[in-house]
Amino acid sequence: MKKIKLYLVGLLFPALLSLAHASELPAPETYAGRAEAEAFVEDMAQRGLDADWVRQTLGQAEKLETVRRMFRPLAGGQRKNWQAYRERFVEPARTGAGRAFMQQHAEVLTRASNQFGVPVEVIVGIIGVETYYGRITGNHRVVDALATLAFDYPPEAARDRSAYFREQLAEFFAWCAKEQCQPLELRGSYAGAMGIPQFMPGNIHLFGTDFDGDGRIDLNNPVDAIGSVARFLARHGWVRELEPVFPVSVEQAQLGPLLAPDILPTFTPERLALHGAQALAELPPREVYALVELQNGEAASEYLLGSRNFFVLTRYNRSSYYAMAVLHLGQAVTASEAAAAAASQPEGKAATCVQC
Ligand SMILES: [Ca+2]
Repeated sequence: MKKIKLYLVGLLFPALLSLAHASELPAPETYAGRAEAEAFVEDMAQRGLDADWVRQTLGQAEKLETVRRMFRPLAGGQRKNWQAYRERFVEPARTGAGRAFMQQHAEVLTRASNQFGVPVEVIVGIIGVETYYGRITGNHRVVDALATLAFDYPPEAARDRSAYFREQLAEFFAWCAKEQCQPLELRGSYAGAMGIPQFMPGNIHLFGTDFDGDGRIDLNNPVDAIGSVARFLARHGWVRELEPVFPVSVEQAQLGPLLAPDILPTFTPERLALHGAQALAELPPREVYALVELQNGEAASEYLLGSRNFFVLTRYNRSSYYAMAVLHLGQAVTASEAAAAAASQPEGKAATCVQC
């Protein structure tokens, strides 16, 4: 009996061992010793950074398949769905968080709006869509995300953006050297975007703003985040007092030429009318517009006219759906704040004010 047991153990032992191995995660693949990483280190040294520091840091950066997956193309043929996209962002919990954010930072939002000419609701919409008012700022190590996209960008993606991410990685190291921060400790999105406004490293020195005047740009500080978002939009050409979108009626048969330039504002109202698109509101003169299509899955698409300011919003994230979600969330937050303020007015106050 004992012999049989030993025999069984002998048979089972290799199987148990292999099971144990199967349950272990593979060792992370790092960029230590990779030729592309070494070339990058030399490049950074030429820009005046400490080569040993960059090499040692990059040697601990890990290649992340989860990040690569996000940049692979989706299965083709599926229509987008604006209503479903909208519901992800414009919902009571996020709107409520936006109201609290707006109340807490009312003075700063007004100051940023006055200084940069960007409406409060647009700033509030962006911060809400980007990070749920600072609640979700990303949990990837920035150096892992950027190194993965710089050196292992998925080849099946429609467009190779590895050069862009290599530059962002360089900007990240330069910024860390200047700010004396620990690059391995910083976390952000799967694309390497950081802080409440989710700035890519290259945008920090271009558009980051020390809006509370404490001598440093801190993107985890709501005051600096608010100023930085407004400055980003202003520097990308935001036009004071210009509505981002206008309603339009279209003739389906003539849409092709109008949709061809995508979100680039191209058409005067006269050119739009030639192709059967009529604005349903008065358009500011001497402006050009894009016809924007929002697909709704199998249901009919919606159309609107996007002004230069709509295009500016898409510089933050190159998607009409993103820009529309920003506008709708911002409007929902400001509308709920206005409704709450009106409800809290003592009865009869409105009549008194009219008499004033
Ligand atoms: Ca600051």
